[in-house]
Amino acid sequence: MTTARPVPALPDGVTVEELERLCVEVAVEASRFIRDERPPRMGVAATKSTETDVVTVMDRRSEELLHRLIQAARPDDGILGEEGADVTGTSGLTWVLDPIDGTVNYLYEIPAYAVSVAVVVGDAHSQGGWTPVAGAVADPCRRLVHHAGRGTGAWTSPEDPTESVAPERLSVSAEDRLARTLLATGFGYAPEVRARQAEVLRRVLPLVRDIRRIGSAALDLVRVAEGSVDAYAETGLNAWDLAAGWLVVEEAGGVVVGAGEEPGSAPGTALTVAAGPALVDQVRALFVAPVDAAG
Ligand code: LIP
Repeated sequence: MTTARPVPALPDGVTVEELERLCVEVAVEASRFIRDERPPRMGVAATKSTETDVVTVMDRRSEELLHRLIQAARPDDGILGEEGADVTGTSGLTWVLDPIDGTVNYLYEIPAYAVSVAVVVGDAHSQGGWTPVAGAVADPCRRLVHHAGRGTGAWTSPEDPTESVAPERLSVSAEDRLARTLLATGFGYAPEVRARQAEVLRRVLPLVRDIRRIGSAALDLVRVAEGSVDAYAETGLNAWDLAAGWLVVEEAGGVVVGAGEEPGSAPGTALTVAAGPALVDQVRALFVAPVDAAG
């Protein structure tokens, strides 16, 4: 059984609409930057948790750009970024940034990566201690930005606001049967984590319509919100991978949960599942069951 998440109080003097507009503005600017300013023959700048967990110079420059734009617009807010930005704010709001989500796709020039920007209330460093109130996922390859505010719905807009294309309201698929479910998922960078994920996948594959591995959690969550997949589930995500997409799914009528059985369990590293209300608990059950139970 799933429940709607309460709308957290915002600090005085700011509205969800203002925060959503700023999320869109800065995400689009960084999206254009990583598309149009990509250096020729760009390689790997460094590796992180494993030799395949790569960072490029553009991940860092995109985060620096986002940091600069947000501090100029909202100097009292906190910032938490994948590439190391960690500013403690005084306003009660924190910006959670993934400057390039889908970095491996970006490195290989596979057109499935995004800039993910969210504003959260609560402690962004603690699992289950924060909730998104505004967010944007900008897709440089499709020149689109998917965005939402708590209580204002989820939308897809053209990157260029002067384009005469009206924003499109998003809604999740109504699929309620696992056997007909098109499920997006993803895998970590560490071989032992991938081995465990492969065991879960061996169990899941015969029980769903098919699997899609797109390579960007932010874009996977947007696909749930727009109904171009029926569900998404992945273990090992960080706050920056899921913060904006989480809100886009919920504002599109979907539900996002974690591994916990309690209603409204928060998504996070243990597990993130997103789908329509009739499907989310069925998919969560698939991913929380012990591997050997059904292996
Ligand atoms: C990626 C996630 C993706 C996951 C990858 C990686 P990154 O984030 O968006 O869902 O499967 O392993 O974590 O590292 O490109 O920001």
